[in-house]
Amino acid sequence: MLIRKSEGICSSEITPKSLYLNRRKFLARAALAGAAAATAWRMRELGSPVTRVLAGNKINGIQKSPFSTTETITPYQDVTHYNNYYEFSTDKEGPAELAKNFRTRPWKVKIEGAVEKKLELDVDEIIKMAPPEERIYRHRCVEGWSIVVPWIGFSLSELIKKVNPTSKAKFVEFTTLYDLNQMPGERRDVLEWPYVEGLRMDEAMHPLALLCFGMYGEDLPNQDGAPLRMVLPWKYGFKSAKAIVRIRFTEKQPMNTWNISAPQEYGFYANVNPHVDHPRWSQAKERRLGEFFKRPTLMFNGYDQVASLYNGMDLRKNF
Ligand SMILES: Nc1nc2c(c(=O)[nH]1)N[C@H]1C(S)=C(S)[C@@H](COP(=O)(O)O)O[C@H]1N2
Ligand SMILES: [Mo]
Repeated sequence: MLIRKSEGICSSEITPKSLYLNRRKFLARAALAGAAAATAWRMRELGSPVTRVLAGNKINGIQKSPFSTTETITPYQDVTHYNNYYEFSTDKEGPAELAKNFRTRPWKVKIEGAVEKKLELDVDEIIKMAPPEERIYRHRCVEGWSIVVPWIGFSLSELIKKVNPTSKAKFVEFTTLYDLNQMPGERRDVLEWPYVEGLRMDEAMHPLALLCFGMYGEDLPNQDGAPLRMVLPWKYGFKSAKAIVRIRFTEKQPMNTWNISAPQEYGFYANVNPHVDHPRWSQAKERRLGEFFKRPTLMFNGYDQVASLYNGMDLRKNF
């Protein structure tokens, strides 16, 4: 994401650094990493020994999902070392190292607002609410890069049904942890903290909306949003809040951090839309991490099943 408030982050951030710094090195590395990760992934599926050391704990009983794409999975190394996570760093290479010792247990999540009973749940109680599913989703950042990740979680609707929202619940708001001792980026004035995001209730109830606690067969790495995050594959990446500590049901449309920061650039809906340019760059194409050539960006990131949620809405105005 690009910051307008001082600090001098520049728009070259929209291209993976390695691409424009050293194209040859990048190509060589991408070819190697791609091949190695693809092999590792295939071997895992065949039940052979894993060739790389993974960070987290294996998640058992994972079910496959019909929502998964068959596209090539992005190398784990890229997905865990090229992150947007401003609570740790505005630099995409930063979160992997800076989030290494982030404490994700014990972890409480408050369920608040328009619900029959306000709750404080342990994240492990939430994780047990439904069987874990692997959802291989495309995910596109508003900055023009994309990834394909085998996320693990279940539909947010499973949680929503269990907490009994009242008829006043028209939206859902997600809030990230605010902890200056653990999240060095929150000491900086680059965004308003804590990070907040929101969805309309029908978007939140859509089966594609994933409450996520794992990826690549294991717990989520810290830099990817442990212990609990959202993954909304038809929306730009910033809608998918990481390290969620509060889920609040509201009658009014909640504010979202990037909209507060730059309302002319980032809206509430943030649906992936190749026809609506960002004011400072085109959204027509994207670069998949680990690949060299750009590919066209698809409406709703290719997830046409959500189109009916936006019938009758002008998606140029509601960007
Ligand atoms: N709390 C929090 N959540 C966040 C962000 C952030 O800075 N803080 N960045 C968002 C953006 S812009 C993107 S593209 C995705 C990146 O997720 P990934 O690092 O797992 O690829 O996380 C989103 N969720
Ligand atoms: Mo993003």
